[in-house]
Amino acid sequence: MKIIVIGGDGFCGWPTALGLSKKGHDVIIVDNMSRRKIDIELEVESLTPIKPMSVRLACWEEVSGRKIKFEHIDVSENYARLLHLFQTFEPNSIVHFAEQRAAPYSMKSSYHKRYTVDNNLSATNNILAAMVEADLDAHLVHLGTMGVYGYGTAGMKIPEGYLTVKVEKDDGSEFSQQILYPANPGSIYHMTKTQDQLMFAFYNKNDNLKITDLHQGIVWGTQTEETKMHEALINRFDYDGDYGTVLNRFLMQAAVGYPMTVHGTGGQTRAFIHIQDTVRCIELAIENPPQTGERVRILNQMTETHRVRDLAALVAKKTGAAIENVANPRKEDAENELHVENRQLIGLGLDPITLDEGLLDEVASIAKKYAHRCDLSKIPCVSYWTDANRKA
Ligand code: NAD
Ligand code: USQ
Repeated sequence: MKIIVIGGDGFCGWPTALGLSKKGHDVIIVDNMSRRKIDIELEVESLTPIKPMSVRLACWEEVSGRKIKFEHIDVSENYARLLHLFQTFEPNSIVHFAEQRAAPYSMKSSYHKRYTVDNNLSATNNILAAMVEADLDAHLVHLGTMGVYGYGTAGMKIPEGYLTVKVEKDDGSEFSQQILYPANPGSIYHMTKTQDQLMFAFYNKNDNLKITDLHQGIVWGTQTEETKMHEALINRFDYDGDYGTVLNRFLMQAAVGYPMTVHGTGGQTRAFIHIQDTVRCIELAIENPPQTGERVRILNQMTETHRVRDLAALVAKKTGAAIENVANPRKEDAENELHVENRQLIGLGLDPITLDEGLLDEVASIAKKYAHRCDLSKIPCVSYWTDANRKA
């Protein structure tokens, strides 16, 4: 298949592009390098020494014998170049990772809120509009988030995208319909993902676009089978207070002897998935496109749920690292239960990698190996959801 991976320089996009190329697909990466520029803004670097794109791609060709092309395009701004690429390459599938994905970064200031909304919503709308204008019969696979749902229900499992509602009509009879699960975002970033959903629903209804939206949980781990093939292929590892996600942060904090930063009581329960399974799920989604005319297919891309304090306790048990309960910079429930339906990807053949000692060891060993690159001053989360959080 001909596949365009938009956002293919990022944490999920790079291993996905390699995985798809290894499978024999003809892959083009599109990226505007904004994630690397944000590192410059935040004065921080990936814990792992990621190489420039040209070095990455030359190394991939050498170790795999396969070529991946790269197009430097800002898809939120350069519509003409995006359209031209769609018209000339005529992809069968387009994978869309190209959004500002850190909740804390999106809440830092009005500049960051506006940037996140402008970038994410324009990127998604431009991709959809260009698919229509290029008259592509392609399948769009988008990386959404579990955070579109909020993180709690009245004890039921969060369904895969749609909720059946029953309403009593004036004549007393019952009317039943499936609607998008009510959006309940917890940050500006998560809000952009809830708005993406409406764009997908509209373009699907109006233009018959084939779309799969993968509502993904927190990704942990670093390496995949392909990124392990050479040091120049290494994946990025974010540890800073804006981009680092909770489990990778805890593993890195343990490796550098920094007390693990549990927000509040650590009673927040979240969904998780290993980076290798991210790649696998995207392959499965690509291999199983919706039919033309089918509604947007929404799959919950997660394999397990954990409470933050339990993750900290697990890492402490393995490493002897200390735990510190810090004031929560976010506005979120201190404690929540989370039950998630994920039958669709399992049904397509996903054999989940769950939190396993060996894999935790692998991430910890990466964190130890590159601990000298860690800037301890970048570990605290200094993006506050509200003034009250800042004062606390
Ligand atoms: P990332 O920031 O590492 O990668 C995103 C990539 O997109 C970057 O390389 C960036 O330069 C590029 N990009 C951003 N805006 C662009 C634009 N306008 N034009 C072209 N390229 C652009 O993020 P990630 O962790 O790889 O996440 C990828 C996707 O998966 C995101 O949409 C995110 O919301 C989703 N997701 C990530 C996680 C996670 O834990 N990392 C969990 C759930 C969902
Ligand atoms: N947390 C801590 N200590 C830390 C960092 C985080 O206790 O040092 C807590 C947070 O307060 C939060 C939870 O851990 O309750 C998760 O935070 P996170 O930064 O790991 O994840 P989140 O902000 O939700 O965002 C990440 C990705 C985002 C993706 C989302 C999936 O950055 O792109 O959409 O996970 S989900 O969480 O399912 O919405």
